[in-house]
Amino acid sequence: MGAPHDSDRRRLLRGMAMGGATLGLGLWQRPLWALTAPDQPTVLRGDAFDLTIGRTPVNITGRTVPAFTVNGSLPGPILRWREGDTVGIRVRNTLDETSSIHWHGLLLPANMDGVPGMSFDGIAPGGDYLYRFQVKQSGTYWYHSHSSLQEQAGLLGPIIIDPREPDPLACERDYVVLLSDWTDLDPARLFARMKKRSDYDNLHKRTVGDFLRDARERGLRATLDDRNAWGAMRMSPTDLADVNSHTYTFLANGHTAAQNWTALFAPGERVRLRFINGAAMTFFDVRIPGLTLTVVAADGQSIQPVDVEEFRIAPAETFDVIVQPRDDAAYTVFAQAMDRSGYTRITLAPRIGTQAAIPAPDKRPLLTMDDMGHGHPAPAAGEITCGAAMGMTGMNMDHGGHDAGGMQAHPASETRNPDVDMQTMSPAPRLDDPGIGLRDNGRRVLRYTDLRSLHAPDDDREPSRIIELHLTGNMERFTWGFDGIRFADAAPIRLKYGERVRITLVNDTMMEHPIHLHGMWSDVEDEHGRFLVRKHTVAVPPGTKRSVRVTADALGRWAFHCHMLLHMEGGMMREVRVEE
Ligand SMILES: [Cu+2]
Repeated sequence: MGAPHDSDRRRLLRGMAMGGATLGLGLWQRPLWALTAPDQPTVLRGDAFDLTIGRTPVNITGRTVPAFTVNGSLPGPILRWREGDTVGIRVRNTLDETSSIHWHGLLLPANMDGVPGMSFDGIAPGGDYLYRFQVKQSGTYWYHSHSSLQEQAGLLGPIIIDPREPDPLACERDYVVLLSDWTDLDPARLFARMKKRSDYDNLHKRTVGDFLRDARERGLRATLDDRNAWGAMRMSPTDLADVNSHTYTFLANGHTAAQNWTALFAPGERVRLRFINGAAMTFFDVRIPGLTLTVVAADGQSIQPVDVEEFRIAPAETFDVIVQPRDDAAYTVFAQAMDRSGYTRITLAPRIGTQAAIPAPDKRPLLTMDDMGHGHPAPAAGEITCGAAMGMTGMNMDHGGHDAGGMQAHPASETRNPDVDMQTMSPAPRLDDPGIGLRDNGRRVLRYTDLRSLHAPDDDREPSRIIELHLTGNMERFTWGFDGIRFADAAPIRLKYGERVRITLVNDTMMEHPIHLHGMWSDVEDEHGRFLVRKHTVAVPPGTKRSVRVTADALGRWAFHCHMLLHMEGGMMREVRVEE
């Protein structure tokens, strides 16, 4: 606590609040939660909203730099809606560039989805757009810009939708915990740096990129011999994140760990924490030492409650968690980055000013051969490796997704493609794997197999066809795509209105990718094709192959992309077009 910029920030936040009131935005401001602790977020509720996108100076690291904000705050205000209501949101853009707001995870008409180039033209500088749609669901969601890299610069905020009927998950206390990653860098400069030096944050370490370059230049065999065998190879743990705490400051509700955003409770009360990962590039592992976390919802959808001690949350996912602290003591909500390079925290406290110990970050995990599904570097031109032989047999031309002899087939577009630096050979769903760095850590960690929807899927038809998509990339060039094809060069995926399809995602990279389909639910299924849970964002770790079922019940053009912002910008995105 007590960083010199702390008081500046408080002044700034107060200034924002007053600015909002003088702008008349106070009309919709009605704090839902009593101001029991300082720096509680603004809550706007009702069915008509005025949001203004603008530039606001912030001081998070000790330097004052501009952020992109909503109504002058970072993150933006909490929007609290009611299931069944028709909401109207007037969004004004005061930036000197086109902007947009996308309502992440919401089912709505395509022209209300907020993706420039698909849903609409975007909101021009000085212009505005009236979003208007009926709210067809309840739970915890979020909103963010879908224009260039504005989300990284702060343009995001929470959405809470109260159910029409009394909420069975209602608790004495209810808090949003919005996690994010902040950089003082202009996000466009960060992206340019990744293109130029993708290992910038991994200086002085042997990286996966180095290995792949060696394999390409000297051949796989020589490189493997040199390193004593693939399985024994120790790659840099920081490869788990493209960008780490060298660049990022991790935030919770816009506060640094030192600023220690605090949520109050009285001992014995039930506290609902609505975790939203609004980070551009960071997976967080979250726990509260001393408390059992009862996970009650995933991506806004109620699940059968499951007790854990820790969970991993991918960018764009949300988890609702209920805790019941019984002691008159403070608890640390600890969120460490997956690569262990840094963390943020908030405190649950019976009184302002109390805090608990902050755990030491866990040991840095190492990628293993298994983590990559026995991956191989992709074949370079003229080189025949095991990977090339498998990739070139043509048996996979229909994307049918049949494994040949236990080996994963690959689309022909991946072969001799400089945008593909590796292919997985034996991927598996591994839905019961807590994930790299979380195995055997002595804690009960949430796994995807623990996520069981409270309700059966709306559509229980068997999928009539399979669309297999490979997540691909070249880490060194920092290019990303599906099947080796970047968004700019890809044709839309066409779905017929009303059809039920299975989308199978095969991760041919060494990074984990949270894949998000707009406008329609992704019903995650287990390895036997049984329905597990309805999600809007599905994490696909390296070396895995995971399937979702989708009902094409929303006409129009929808974005389908990795929610690692720089991967999306690097090409890992498609248009899904649902047509009559
Ligand atoms: Cu999205």
